[in-house]
Amino acid sequence: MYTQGLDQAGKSDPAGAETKAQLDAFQARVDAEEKIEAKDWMPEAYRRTLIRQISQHAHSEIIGMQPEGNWLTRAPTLKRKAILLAKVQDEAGHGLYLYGAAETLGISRDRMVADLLSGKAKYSSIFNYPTLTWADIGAIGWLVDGAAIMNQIPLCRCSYGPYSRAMVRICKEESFHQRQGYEIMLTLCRGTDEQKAMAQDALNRFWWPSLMMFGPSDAASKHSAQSMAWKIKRFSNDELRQKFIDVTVPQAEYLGLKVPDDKLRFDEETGHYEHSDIDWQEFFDVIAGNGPCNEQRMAKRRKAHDDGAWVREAARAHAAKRAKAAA
Ligand code: BYC
Repeated sequence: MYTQGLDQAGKSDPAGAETKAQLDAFQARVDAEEKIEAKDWMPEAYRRTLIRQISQHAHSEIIGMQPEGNWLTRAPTLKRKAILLAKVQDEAGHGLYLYGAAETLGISRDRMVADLLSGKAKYSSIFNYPTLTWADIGAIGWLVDGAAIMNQIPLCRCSYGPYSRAMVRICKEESFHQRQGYEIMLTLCRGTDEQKAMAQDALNRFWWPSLMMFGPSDAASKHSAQSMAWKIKRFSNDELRQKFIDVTVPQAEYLGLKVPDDKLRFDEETGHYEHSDIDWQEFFDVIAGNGPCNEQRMAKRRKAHDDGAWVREAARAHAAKRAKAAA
């Protein structure tokens, strides 16, 4: 899909070696809303920022298959199982488009995967929480995919062309994911008292981690200012978090569920919900590798990678055979 960038990655000079004229011309293109394409000149820091963000995004999609994948064999009906299977496969597809988009910046997929497996590259904090009941599958679709859409719709207008185009399809699929999650929650909330309690428990456990998906507060976000100037990000972490709260609280009310925040209050003047402070210590612990499931997620990913070694080997042998025949 993005192989146009693979024969020759975009031009850039080592960070710091760029001239002011080059940087100004680049910023003028960004300010004029021109898309930056794979072979265009770009500042080295812009390239690195994109590689960091896009590869982290791709890793999140791949690791994100695990918490939901755990429920494939336990989905309550055949229909639910087929839907969940399709959703988990979509996440794999998102990972692949995103690795493809990152490759156009001159990094190999092997390198990105190695960085994930060594723990050097991050993936979203949310996937380090366990899925304890079927209601968690509803909560993930509703809240996690809901938060993902809020964060990713603006990325469809990201200044880097290959990333922005990949996001268009991803957002369409995420929108289906969000609805299937909400529909699971609705079914549970219209069911028995026990089912409704299960839905409430899932909301209680996934609410705060979903808010943390948007990243640290603006005051603590080290990359936001530059990423917004480059129009990689269009809104700050706190702005997107607030938008998510504002649309999601009424959805919880419609379900008849209570958002687990005693300070939650709609402010008529600002038109926004006020909420309690986020436990940032928990967020930083999770991204440092100390969340409830970090070890489990990485162990499973490493095993899957090792188990797939024969496939990579066979693909390489096949490619070599074809190249030899063609020569
Ligand atoms: N988790 O300066 P900041 C999905 C890191 S997958 C872990 O604000 P930035 C789905 C951040 O990387 C959804 N780390 O950074 C899949 C940075 O560390 P480094 C994934 C986080 O980049 C399957 C440091 O904290 N979505 O939807 O300006 C099933 C400082 O942060 C997190 C994306 O990846 C976090 N939550 O803003 C269902 C979207 N937050 O790199 C659903 C694309 C921050 O300096 N990414 N960090 O070591 C983004 O939009 C931005 O990268 C972020 C962070 C808003 C996440």
